[in-house]
Amino acid sequence: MKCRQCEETIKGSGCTKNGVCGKTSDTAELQDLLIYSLEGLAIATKKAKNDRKNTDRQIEHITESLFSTLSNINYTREYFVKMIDRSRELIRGQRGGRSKTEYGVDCADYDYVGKTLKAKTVGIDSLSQDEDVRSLKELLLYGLKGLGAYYYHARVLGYRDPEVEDFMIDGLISLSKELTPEEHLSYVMGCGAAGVKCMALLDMANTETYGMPEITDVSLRVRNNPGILITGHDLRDLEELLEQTAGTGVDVYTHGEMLAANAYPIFKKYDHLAGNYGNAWQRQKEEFDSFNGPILVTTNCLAPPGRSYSNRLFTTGVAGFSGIKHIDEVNGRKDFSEIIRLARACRPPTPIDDMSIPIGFARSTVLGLADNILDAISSGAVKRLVVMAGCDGRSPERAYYTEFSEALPKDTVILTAGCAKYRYNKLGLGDIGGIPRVLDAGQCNDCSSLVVVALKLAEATGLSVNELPLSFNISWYEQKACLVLLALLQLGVKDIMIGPTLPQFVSQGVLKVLNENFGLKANSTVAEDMRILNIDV
Ligand code: SF4
Ligand code: SF3
Repeated sequence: MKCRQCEETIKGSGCTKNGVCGKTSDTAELQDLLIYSLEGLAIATKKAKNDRKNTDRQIEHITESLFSTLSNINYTREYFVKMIDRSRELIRGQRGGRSKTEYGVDCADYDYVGKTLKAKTVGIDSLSQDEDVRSLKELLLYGLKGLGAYYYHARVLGYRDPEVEDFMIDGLISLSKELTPEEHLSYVMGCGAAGVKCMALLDMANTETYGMPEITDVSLRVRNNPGILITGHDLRDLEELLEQTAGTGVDVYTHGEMLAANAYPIFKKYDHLAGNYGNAWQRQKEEFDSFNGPILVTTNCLAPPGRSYSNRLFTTGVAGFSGIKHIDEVNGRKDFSEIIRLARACRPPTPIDDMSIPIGFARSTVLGLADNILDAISSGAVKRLVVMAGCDGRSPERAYYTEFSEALPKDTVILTAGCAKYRYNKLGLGDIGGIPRVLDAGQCNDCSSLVVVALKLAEATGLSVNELPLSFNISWYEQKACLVLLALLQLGVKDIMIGPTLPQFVSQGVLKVLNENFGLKANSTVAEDMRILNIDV
């Protein structure tokens, strides 16, 4: 195996013997083979689309497959074998008598042993001999995985965008070709454009289905009832769980990225949605332990479970871990009764926090505050907005983000989304004339809110986004953050700082291009970065 798709990868070599994340080498290789099979399926699907055939099954499979290879979501080799076999079925169904080599892929016609042997030949090193081309292809691939994740969530709620689908197909096909670096770069930027569309689609899907997020004080305290903890990003799973737990005496708590759900009007009507428990994903071992009740993992980030809670851990959707009970959807419904029964026999959660925090600053609420923000900017009360969206993670270097937010002058406002916020959302940074200094737009899935806000502020002031008193200090961990970064670059946002380290898959040549054209740079120390980002301390 060789995997370097996330920030935790072993520096210098990538993960080559099992992942730092806990992914085994055979699972990592099967993920590579699944991606390889998608390249062939994309070619077959493009042809079917040109022949005006219905390709919804193919798109569904491509979307789920891309999502399933994200860091920290699915660790089970059986799942990936099943998905590779499904690629084969779909390719065969589309082949219409044509030879399999026409689709440039023979990966799926193997038994398990054959698959594992083939898998060893289709990893990232096979993408190109040229370091820069390989780097651009990896950047595209990780962007496509992020795109798959966001599109999966939108599709679950019944939303579709043919342009996003077309790009997914074309992007996958480009991975199977050796083009010029300029051509591969144009696919990378195309992925950013598809990301902008897809995030807007997901925003529409979430807000039309669950209402516009409202400014909400979310309790981090616990009640005396037994509870179920739900984590990940899937709002429909939360909806089903809340429906099925209503009137049972079991409370539901959100964890990690599910915190954002507490701001949606539809979920607020459930009294037994008790608030949020804990922090970002990397603290799950201790927090799932002290929660005492069952935990439902709907998406990433799932870490290999500790023994103290593995028998009360459940996965659903694309998430999976060998030996952990998985709740499948049957006839459009997920049956959570086993989880509810288990919860009733468990103790209430052990408290972690004794406070509440404000959330719900999605595009509509921030735009509602836009006049106040603009007034505060023109009066000098707010000197700078700093976008600190992105991921949290295990690396000790991430303490930087807490130190950075504490060091920010009191006339700065943080715009955030994603689990990165847990580094500073409990610091009590206060407000500026009623504008909270941490405006939390929601999940990483809600990053488009930040873009809409930036564009609106630019429009209202007659400035470009790059002329606004706005700085970007983004933290990345996994591949959805790659897509968000590409979306920002595609929108013309310049001088983005990323950390806690630069992606290992970006070659020196590609880094030079990103730096010269977009001013993309790595973070360093808090003091130095304040200076670079024009923040007067
Ligand atoms: Fe390593 Fe990250 Fe890949 Fe896991 S997902 S194997 S930690 S690079
Ligand atoms: Fe977090 Fe995984 Fe990226 Fe959704 S839950 S932002 S890391």
